[in-house]
Amino acid sequence: STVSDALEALTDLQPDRARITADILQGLSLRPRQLPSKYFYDARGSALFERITRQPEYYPTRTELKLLQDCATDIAVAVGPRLHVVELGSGSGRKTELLLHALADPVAYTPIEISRAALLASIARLATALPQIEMLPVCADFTAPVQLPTPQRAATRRLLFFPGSTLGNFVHADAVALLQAMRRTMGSDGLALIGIDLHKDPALIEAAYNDAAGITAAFTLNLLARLNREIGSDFDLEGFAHRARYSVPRLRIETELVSRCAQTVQVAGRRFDFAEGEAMTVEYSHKYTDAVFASLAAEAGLRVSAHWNATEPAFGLRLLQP
Ligand code: AVI
Repeated sequence: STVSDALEALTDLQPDRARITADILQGLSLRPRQLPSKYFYDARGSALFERITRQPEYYPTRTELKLLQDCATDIAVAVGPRLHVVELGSGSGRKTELLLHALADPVAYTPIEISRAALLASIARLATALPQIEMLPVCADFTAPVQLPTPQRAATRRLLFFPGSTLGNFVHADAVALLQAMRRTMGSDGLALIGIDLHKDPALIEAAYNDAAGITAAFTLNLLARLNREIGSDFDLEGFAHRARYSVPRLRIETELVSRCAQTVQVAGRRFDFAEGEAMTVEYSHKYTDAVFASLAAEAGLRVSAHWNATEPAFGLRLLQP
């Protein structure tokens, strides 16, 4: 595609104000209160996330990029030629570019991305770098059902690409449901290539979510700024603090926004009281062992047909098949 073909092909299902408001009101009525991490990704949130991926403490992105580079030829052999590559939460598309370059004659690429700004920037770059591939972008929350566009040239099969350990942002039941939906989307002859962050020294993991430059804290707090702007809430950004701790028994980073004082927040005409020290959960980042991941995949009716691991720091790519 040319850049203008790619823009013309865009399917726009970006969550609207009513959807976001309903999700936030629901999360605020839970105890502990919870805000969905998918709403981190507005234009500024996606830009802050890109900066996180370049912080010295945040090892996942650079580790996975290097792993993809090292295994690209093996992966291309394992998945075969003429694929329709569909990516969930494509962000900047830096990893995709590597993958698409390595694959044999890929037919089409569908990035599904909730942040329209991030999506537009990535397709502009990818359409220029890989003009032989048809770009069929979709701006949407990938956890909602999405009708995939059909490529002009027939593909042999679909490859769902889900890097970055984004799967780790889902609690077990939601991860199983998502993998089941992916299994249906890929079809009986389809494949999924999934990146997973592996359990390691908790100090290393915790440092990755508490970078010294404070980019992760700014990223977390940006959620409140976004909500204030888009749904008219009145969160006081000075009134909440970022906290990210690793739970060894649960194998996950638990990121919270902690109320610095007793305060009341208004959202869509409703008042929510926060006690001093009250923590609102905003994100989980699960880490995996081989056994935990294989059983998660099995619960969704998928089996691990190939795997590639980076060591120190540990990070994995898994090829899944129905
Ligand atoms: C996108 N996701 C996999 C990132 C993670 O590591 O859970 C988001 C992130 N949150 C804080 N830092 C990075």
